[in-house]
Amino acid sequence: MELNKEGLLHLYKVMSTIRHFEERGIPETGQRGMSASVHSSVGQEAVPAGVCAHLSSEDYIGSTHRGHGHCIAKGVDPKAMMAELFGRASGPNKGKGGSMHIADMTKGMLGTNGVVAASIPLAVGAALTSKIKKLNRVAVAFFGDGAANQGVLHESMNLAAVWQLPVIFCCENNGYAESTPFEYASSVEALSDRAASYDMPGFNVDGMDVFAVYEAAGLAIERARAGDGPSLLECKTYRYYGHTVFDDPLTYRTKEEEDYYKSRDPLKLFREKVLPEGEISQSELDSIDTDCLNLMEEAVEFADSSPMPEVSDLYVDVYSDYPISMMKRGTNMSI
Ligand SMILES: Cc1ncc(C[n+]2csc(CCOP(=O)(O)OP(=O)(O)O)c2C)c(N)n1
Ligand SMILES: [Mg+2]
Repeated sequence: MELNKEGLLHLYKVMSTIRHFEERGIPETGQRGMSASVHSSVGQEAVPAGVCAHLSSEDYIGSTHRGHGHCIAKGVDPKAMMAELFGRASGPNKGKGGSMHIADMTKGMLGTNGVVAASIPLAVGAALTSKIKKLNRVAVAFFGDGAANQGVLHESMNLAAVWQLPVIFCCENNGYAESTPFEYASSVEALSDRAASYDMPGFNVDGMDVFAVYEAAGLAIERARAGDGPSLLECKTYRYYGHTVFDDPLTYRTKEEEDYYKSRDPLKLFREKVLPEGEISQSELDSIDTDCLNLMEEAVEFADSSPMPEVSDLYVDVYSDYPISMMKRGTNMSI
């Protein structure tokens, strides 16, 4: 997507949709008894918005436990997502997935994921599929700074580099893994430096600035599409709420630190950059915010008026019958 007026409005709309979805939807989910399983990405909106602006629904993304923003930026319907959070049958995963298992294959969204770092090999596998089948699709693995210290990232980066796969490793470094500060657990100051170990480019980006994310992601994705292999993108960002919204007293960080990042809020930075240029007016951005607010009212109503999944559907879509049908067709396959 070009950053003409339409592109700029798109970036703002994606960030505003994520912000309003979570500000409205997460408390509602808590009131419906599912507080432990939802994680807010408020504060981090610039990363999915800036990255996914370069992707089509054919491309793939793998996501995390903090994945509503990735879903929205990749085009998953927020009303259906709200239904998924509330456990309703009209959700993308028919209400059986919830916040941490939202997948929508029609949008190339491989799933939010409760297993830290599990998005990474999934995206590498999708990139391998694209390369073998010559689909010219790219895959992005979103993951956190905590996930960056899981062994699977390093195995995945190595294989992706050996096979020159069209994959971007996108680390959302929000400074903490639950309550563990990044500095406490990392051997390097900049995770992007680790790219050198796998002979791939490493980008270190201000993840509060959607334009910085957009630019670096554009370079990485262009490389991947051209067949030049993987990149590591580290986006420095911040989550405004606790690890989970409801039960984190946030005793491990200071008010000054929170205020600093909030002063660099991604939607605010966007306004500060774009409004003086005069192409977009304040009222245009305000009306996007109002539309998003209204959409979330509709989403809550839609979710509440949707049915719960049928008990008889408990095992439907849980286990694949793929190997069985393959065997029926006589394929030689050991499982
Ligand atoms: C394999 C695995 N180990 C541990 C956990 C428990 N856990 C859930 S989120 C989390 C912290 C992840 O931190 P980070 O990757 O920085 O992501 P963030 O929460 O900051 O977005 C941990 C340890 C888990 N879900 N999966
Ligand atoms: Mg983190």
